[in-house]
Formats: sequence, structure tokens, C-alpha cells
Amino acid sequence: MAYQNITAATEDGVAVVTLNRPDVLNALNQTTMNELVDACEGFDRDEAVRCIVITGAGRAFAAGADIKEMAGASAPQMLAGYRFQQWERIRKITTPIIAAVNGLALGGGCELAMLCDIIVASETAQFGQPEINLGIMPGAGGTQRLTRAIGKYRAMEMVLTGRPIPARQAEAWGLVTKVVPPEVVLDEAKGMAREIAGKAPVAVRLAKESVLKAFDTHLEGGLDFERKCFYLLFATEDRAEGISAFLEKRKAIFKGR
Ligand code: DAK
Repeated sequence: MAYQNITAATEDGVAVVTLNRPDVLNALNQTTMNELVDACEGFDRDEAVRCIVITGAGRAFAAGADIKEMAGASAPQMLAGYRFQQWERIRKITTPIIAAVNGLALGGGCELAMLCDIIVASETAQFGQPEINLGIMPGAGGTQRLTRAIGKYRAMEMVLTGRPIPARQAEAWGLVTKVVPPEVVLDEAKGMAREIAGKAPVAVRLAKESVLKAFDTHLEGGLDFERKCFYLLFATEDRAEGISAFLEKRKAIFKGR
């Protein structure tokens, strides 16, 4: 599929998807979201792709959902969900996703970053949930994932004042994995992605699923799920290869089987 609002490329088992509407700070309109989902789902089905990086062109990662597009929407249209189903589909991607947040990550942009599994941010990036300034509130995880990441009191401040926070603050609050100079943010994310791409693919997918399980289950259920995944990995050839490689003091060659 030829894309209008994103670019997508793969190299060394890593796919890079770039939101590419810099004139409007990569505002996430329907077409952009459809294309993002299409690309991510395609990469998720592609066994050669072991990690996905999402970034933005220009000075923003994404400044949120496209306000102009939302302007004409009615409550029943919003409730019907046709505009927003794509967000759930990104949540279901099993390949690890790294957000390389090059600049502004506001509203849906911050929520998109939080949908990713790892967030690498530029020193110049800013994170915020400014929906309150539009008379609305976050609708794609900004009250839930943000609260789980940084706690009630900080999330309340961000959601109720709408004020963005700089990357270093986000790092101190546990919202981002790592902050790096702007010129290396994509390389850093790609390097991390390549590292993950070199691991045993089935173990990576089950480990991602297991960590995410911690968000929607109680401890006993989560531990139970983790144990089942752990046992399952003993049925893979990669487990035998990984352990043999360690014992033979050589680099493991994983095949995803
Ligand atoms: N939508 C559409 N256009 C946007 C935009 C956005 N979110 N953000 C910026 N732009 C456009 C501006 O209109 C301007 O376009 P022109 O006027 O040149 O045509 C261009 O990008 C450059 O922006 P500025 O001229 O405003 O640049 P400044 O540096 O002066 O200001 C800014 C940068 C980021 C502070 C400002 O642009 C701004 O406040 N933008 C709006 C940020 C915002 O409020 N974001 C939250 C939107 S609401 C859901 C899923 C998602 C959502 C909800 C539910 N479900 C699954 C249910 C998400 C909602 C949102 O994100």
C-alpha cells in the first residue's frame, strides 16, 4: 500500500514508521491512523520484522488527534467508535514497538507514545495531555496509562492543567525509558530495536504480552500467566539453542521456532 501521511521502511529486522504531516505537527487524522495501523499490522505479520519504531517528521512526534477533523464530530459518532477503533488495533500488535519521540507528544500523540512498549525521547521533547483546554479530556489512555506510569497526583496535574512537561521531567517521573540528544533519538531507538530483534522472537512476544498483563490483572493472575508463558518457551527450539549457545560460549542463532 502506498502511504500518504506516513513512511515505512525496514532494515535488519527493524521497521521504522514515520508520521509524516510535519506542517500540522503530525496531527493524527483518520488517514494517518489508518495508515499507521495498516503498516504496524503488516509488520506484525511479517516474521522478518522483530521490532517496530514509530517516530515523527519535523518538530513533533504528534500534536494529538486532528482537531480540525474532530471539530465536526457528534457524540454519537464518537461513541460509535468508528473514528477510534485503530487505537485498539495498535494495542494488539504483538511485536515490540519503540516510540522515538523527537519533539512534541501531546494529547493523542502522548497516548500513542504510551501505547508503545519503550519510549526514547529527545532532550527537546515535551509530553502533555492538553485536551482540557479544548473542553474535552483524554480518550485514548491519557487518564489510565499516564496514571499507571507516573501516579495519581502527577497525572492529575497534567490532565487537569493541560500543561506539558519536558522530557527530563518525564524521565524523572517514569514516563520515558531514556532521554538522549535530539540528533541521536532515532538512532538510539533503532539500536535498541536491533538489540531486541536479535533475541528469540517467541520469547520476546510472550515477554511483551506478560509485562502488559501486569496492567490488567491482579498479581496472582499475572504470575500464573507468566509461569505458563515460561513453560511454553521450553517447547521452543530457540530455548534449546539459547542454552546450548551459553554452555558452548558462542552467540545463539535464534530462528523463531
Ligand atoms: N490538530 C490539527 N492541527 C494541528 C494540531 C492538532 N492537534 N496541532 C497543531 N496543528 C496545526 C496548527 O493548526 C498549525 O496549522 P496551520 O495553522 O499552520 O495550518 C500547525 O499545526 C502548526 O501549529 P502552530 O502554529 O499552533 O504551532 P505552535 O508552535 O505555535 O504551537 C502547539 C504548537 C502544539 C502548542 C499548538 O499547535 C497546539 O496547541 N496544538 C494543539 C495540541 C492539542 O490540543 N492536542 C490535543 C488534541 S485532542 C481517542 C483517541 C485520541 C484522542 C481522543 C480520543 N479515542 C480512541 C477515543 C485524542 C485527542 C487529542 O489529541
